[in-house]
Amino acid sequence: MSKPTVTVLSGGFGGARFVDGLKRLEISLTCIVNTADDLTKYGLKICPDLDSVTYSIQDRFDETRGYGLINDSFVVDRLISHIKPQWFHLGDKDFRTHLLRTFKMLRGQSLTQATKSLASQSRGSINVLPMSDSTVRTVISVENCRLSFQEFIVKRRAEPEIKSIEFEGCELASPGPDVIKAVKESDLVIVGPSSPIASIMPILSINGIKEALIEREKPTVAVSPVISHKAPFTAAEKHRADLRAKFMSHFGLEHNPAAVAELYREFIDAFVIDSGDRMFAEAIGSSGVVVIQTDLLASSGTNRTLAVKKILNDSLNLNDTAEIV
Ligand code: FO1
Repeated sequence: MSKPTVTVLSGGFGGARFVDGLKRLEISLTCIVNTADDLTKYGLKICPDLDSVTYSIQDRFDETRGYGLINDSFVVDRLISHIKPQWFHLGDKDFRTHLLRTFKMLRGQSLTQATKSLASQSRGSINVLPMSDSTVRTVISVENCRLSFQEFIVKRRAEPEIKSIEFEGCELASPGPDVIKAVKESDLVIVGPSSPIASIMPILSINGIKEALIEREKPTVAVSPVISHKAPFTAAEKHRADLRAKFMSHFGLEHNPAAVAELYREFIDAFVIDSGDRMFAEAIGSSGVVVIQTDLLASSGTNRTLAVKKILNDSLNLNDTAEIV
């Protein structure tokens, strides 16, 4: 029997951790990744979310810091910071990725091609696709100025009040090659546990992606990035949760699993919550969405894979298709 094809929509931190659970399963996996928080620094193209997902597939993602590579050093960053203080810090091995990507693109490769070759040492049958090869940028307007995503969350520590959030360039952007095909044809599409506004909305803003999700006949499920019954364990998780809540609140959404499910309702068949958040199951289920419960807090390799495997089996069984072995 052929492996089920699974496509995940992903941002950086939450998506990368989810992909870590998926990567050991007998599936053919495609990750469609947000690029609206990309930036250029020292003339280098930096794609935080693409890198987080790729590093995670390669077992090199620094989950404690929440970005970059495990065991990286910051020698070059410190040297540069002596000349001029920096607010965005790049690890030495991480620098190599940005250099390689920039060189490949200067030689004419698209972001999709450069990403594919950077991910080429990854496990077989995992494709990492940027949402688009066009430039789309999250722009956050605050009092008196417009900030890029990184300027808002890193330089200004997400402190200013948000006046508006735009995904600049999305009207003219086309989905990357193979993106629509993956969304249309996969046995299962999973909207990963990434920030709904900062990571998933930019992907949905690209022409044709949301429409392709709505038209799917095979199952589409979303995984809650919000766990309401327990406070975040680590500083990185707390920081992400605060940011997510701030972005959701700008759109009038409460920071809970039911609000996320409601945001995705028009294209999902099922919504995954942590078992401890079962008090939200009735509200989510009342809108016709199937509720799947699993251990979304699972943090070790084996437990995480088991939790993700339950999501896949329950989701694929919505249409009585193959079971993951
Ligand atoms: N986040 C920070 O809070 N401070 C940094 O100096 C920083 C550097 C950095 C370098 C490479 C990279 O891929 C990500 C980096 N991030 C940093 C994380 C990034 O700002 C966001 O976490 C993502 O854009 C959101 O997914």
